Amino acid sequence: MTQYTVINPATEQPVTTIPQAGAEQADEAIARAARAEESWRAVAPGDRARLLRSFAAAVDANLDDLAALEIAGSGHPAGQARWEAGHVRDVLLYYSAAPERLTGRQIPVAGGLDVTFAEPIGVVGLIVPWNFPMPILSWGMAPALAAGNTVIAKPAEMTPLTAIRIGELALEAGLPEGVLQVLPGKGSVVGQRLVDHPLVGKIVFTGSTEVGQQIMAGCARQIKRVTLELGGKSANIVFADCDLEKAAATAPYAVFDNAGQDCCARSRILVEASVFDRFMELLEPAVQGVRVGDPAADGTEMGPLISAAHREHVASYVPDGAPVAIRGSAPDGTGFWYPPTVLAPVSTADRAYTEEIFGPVVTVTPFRDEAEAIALANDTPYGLSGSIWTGNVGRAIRVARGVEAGNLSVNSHSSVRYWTPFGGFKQSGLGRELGPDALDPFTETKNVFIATDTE
Ligand code: TAP
Repeated sequence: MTQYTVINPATEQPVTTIPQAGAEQADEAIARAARAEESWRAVAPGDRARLLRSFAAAVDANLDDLAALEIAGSGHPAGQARWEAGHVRDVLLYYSAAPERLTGRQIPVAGGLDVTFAEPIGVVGLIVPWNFPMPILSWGMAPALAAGNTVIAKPAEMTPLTAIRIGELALEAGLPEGVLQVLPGKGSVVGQRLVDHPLVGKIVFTGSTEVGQQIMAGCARQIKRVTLELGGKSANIVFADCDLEKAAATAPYAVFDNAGQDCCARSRILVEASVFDRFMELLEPAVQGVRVGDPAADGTEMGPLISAAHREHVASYVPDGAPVAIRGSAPDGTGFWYPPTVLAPVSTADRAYTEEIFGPVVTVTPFRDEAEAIALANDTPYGLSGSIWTGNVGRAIRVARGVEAGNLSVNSHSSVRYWTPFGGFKQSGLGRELGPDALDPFTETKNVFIATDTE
């Protein structure tokens, strides 16, 4: 077995070494998951619910340990890492109520009756990215298990630690062997095997659009079910009639949270021209006030980037001579640091404006009117997220309906909640996760006609 050394992005020091599964181990895990699925789907709904609640309780009892692993292995600030571990618990609890509500329908037909069943798909492969290792794992894992599927989760090579611990907690909580397996390994090996193996019935992928396209093509060969959560280049649209102080104060957190390594990052701020200068004046202290530093320290709001290679990629969007309007702070020396950076004015043809940067870099662009704001927001292949700031309720609804994106917020910088649907338009993805209907993509609907006529 090959080994992968996890590096602490804040110190550049090795944290631990993790054995990497190969194609053979992936095949063994898939066979185990397929065997386990036969009995897991037959577990009574109330018992499956109880096991998921025990799993949530085990996570709850280990919040600090999970957070410590995410601080060391991913560089997430302590407050954020604790929130993420608590989020896994909450997502498990929310979907623990689902097995007993997985009801079918009774449809009137002549000569009998028709009933529907929501059958589990079978083995689900979750391919998880490095940016939010815990939340994104839980979004696929919890509804898939609640619906009676077994799950093989492949964490990103760089950030396997919390997923491995969550897999152990599932066993400690009493989930049968093989129901949830965490398989660290390379995407091109283990991830690819999950896509290619005929016993895996569904793939849930979150990551880059390029790999998402390959996965969709791979799944197409077997008509395999697939959910894709891909990139974003979301707009934060600021109208002159909004609470400008609040819009400017929260704008940094809409894009620099998780050091900008967030598919929902509002990485293009669009501001009505009449208040552009005032907005920039208000934005400057807000950006400079973002506390960047040691992720383990209380009060840190932004940590380092995930790797040296990723920092180089992010820095390529800010070459010498780039129009840096505002720059926040970041520690010098060891660690993959990059300061919060605001670019303005920026051409709409500049790659900093058109491409997903996945780092703490944001552009600010003026617009003339509502129509131009919507046109600019939609002028991207992506459509994941966005915000609208206005005091006019009619405009808020009009613009929200006009923006082609799956998750929008009005007068707020956040739109992701586990009890509301999450997913993208256009090249940001396919399908929806979370919310009350999240079990639908993990089940197949079957209708059964039962004759009641005597002849
Ligand atoms: P990806 O390469 O897309 O990695 C995401 C996941 O897919 C990882 O678990 C990866 O495994 C796996 N993977 C890679 N190649 C695969 C293959 N051929 N078959 C199956 N699975 C495969 O993303 P990245 O390289 O980590 O990041 C690149 C860019 O993608 C980022 O800069 C950002 O723009 C975007 N990104 C977006 C998101 C979200 S939430 N939309 C998340 C992460 C990255 P390994 O890591 O082990 O190879």
